[in-house]
Amino acid sequence: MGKRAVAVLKAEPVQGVVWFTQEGDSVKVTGEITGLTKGKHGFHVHQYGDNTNGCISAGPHFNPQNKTHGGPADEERHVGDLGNLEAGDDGKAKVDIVDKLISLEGPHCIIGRSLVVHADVDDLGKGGHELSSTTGNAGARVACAVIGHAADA
Ligand SMILES: [Cu+2]
Ligand SMILES: [Zn+2]
Repeated sequence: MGKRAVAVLKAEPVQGVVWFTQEGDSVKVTGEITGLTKGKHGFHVHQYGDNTNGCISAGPHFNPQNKTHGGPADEERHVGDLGNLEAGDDGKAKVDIVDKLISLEGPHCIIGRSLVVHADVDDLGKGGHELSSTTGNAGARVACAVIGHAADA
């Protein structure tokens, strides 16, 4: 198995464990998050692994290429733009993403940065709001966690 990293979300009421596994040039992102409101929630890697002022000090989206906010399938996107999670009636969202831009090594390495889950849907840059081009207008940060090196399986 490739290198692994993990983020443990322990907010109230939003909790979960998210694993990141390097598979060649891609990273597989898996896990489950509970305690969400039904619907879509922006899901991003933010620049700093800094929790001194809660999720606010995680800073903006991880953007080493100086691009505009977008969706995970877009050419124009932040490296940290992982799109949306979708929670069901039970408040649970399954995470099952393969992304080609984030990495567990090199200039796009996300280890030591923060994973953030938002209150609202990420419009993937297309919502026409003044915040669409920077944050997808995804609203408050309902949970965040530093992405760390996982122990060997
Ligand atoms: Cu975010
Ligand atoms: Zn972004």
